[in-house]
Amino acid sequence: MHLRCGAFKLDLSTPQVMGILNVTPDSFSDGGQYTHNESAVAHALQLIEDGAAVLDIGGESTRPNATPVPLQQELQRVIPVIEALVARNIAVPISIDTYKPAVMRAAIEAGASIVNDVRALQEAGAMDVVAASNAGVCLMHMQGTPQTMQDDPQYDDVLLEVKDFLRARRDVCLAAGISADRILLDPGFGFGKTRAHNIALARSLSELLDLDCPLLVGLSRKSVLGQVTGNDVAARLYASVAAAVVSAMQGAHLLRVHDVKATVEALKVVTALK
Ligand code: 9MG
Repeated sequence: MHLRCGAFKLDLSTPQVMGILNVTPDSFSDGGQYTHNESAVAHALQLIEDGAAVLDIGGESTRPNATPVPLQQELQRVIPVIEALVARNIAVPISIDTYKPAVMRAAIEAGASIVNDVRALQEAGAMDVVAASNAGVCLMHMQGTPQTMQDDPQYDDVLLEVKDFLRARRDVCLAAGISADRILLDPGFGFGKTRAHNIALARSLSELLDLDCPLLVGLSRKSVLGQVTGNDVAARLYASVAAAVVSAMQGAHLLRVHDVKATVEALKVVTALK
């Protein structure tokens, strides 16, 4: 299993880590910490040192009820960081966390190799931007939007509905000329899901392997882990590592996490014992 993305062929035969770099003032866990270029770049280099196989850079928070960010502001937040990292010749692909086609295009031009889209390329023009590039793409499931998603999420069968959605979006990508080895699929933990929905999905994650694309899982520090442990966001390290391990045991290929060093070490154990 691998992901083709830009100039990279990412080996996913063992579970790998995507390190999170939020250049936002309001992300739920690390908002406000990396809003200056130098601190963002320094943190990115630390994530690579800690073993991240991919860096995911975002300039607009996707937490519930986040304030939408105007296009120019999002560009000003993320593009200089991508350019600075590309200038340093980093050895890992950069992923841009955005749903806006103009940000995708500018980020790819600046050197990003993956588009991480929580709206699964449903914004007008987004599919065309990715299809015209050689970037990889992560298609994530979300019910509603970050402004509405936690109001009252409802499913008859959460696994079936998430799986049908991901299959349909994968097929639209394939029809647009984006090959299967450029596509990651993601059930979107916490995006329009209750605690029960998240747990049901986590338990049957391996069912999504039928879709024949690598799976990305993002559970790091999320509220479901707070609900299970009673811990607030600053104290969810152990729960996050446990969630990454369980996901990897179920076949997840890429774990999107804040705590790269601890997760990488835990995943080495998964790889050795699996
Ligand atoms: C941006 N973002 C926040 N949470 C995420 C998740 O679970 N998956 C992906 N792909 N992106 C996420």
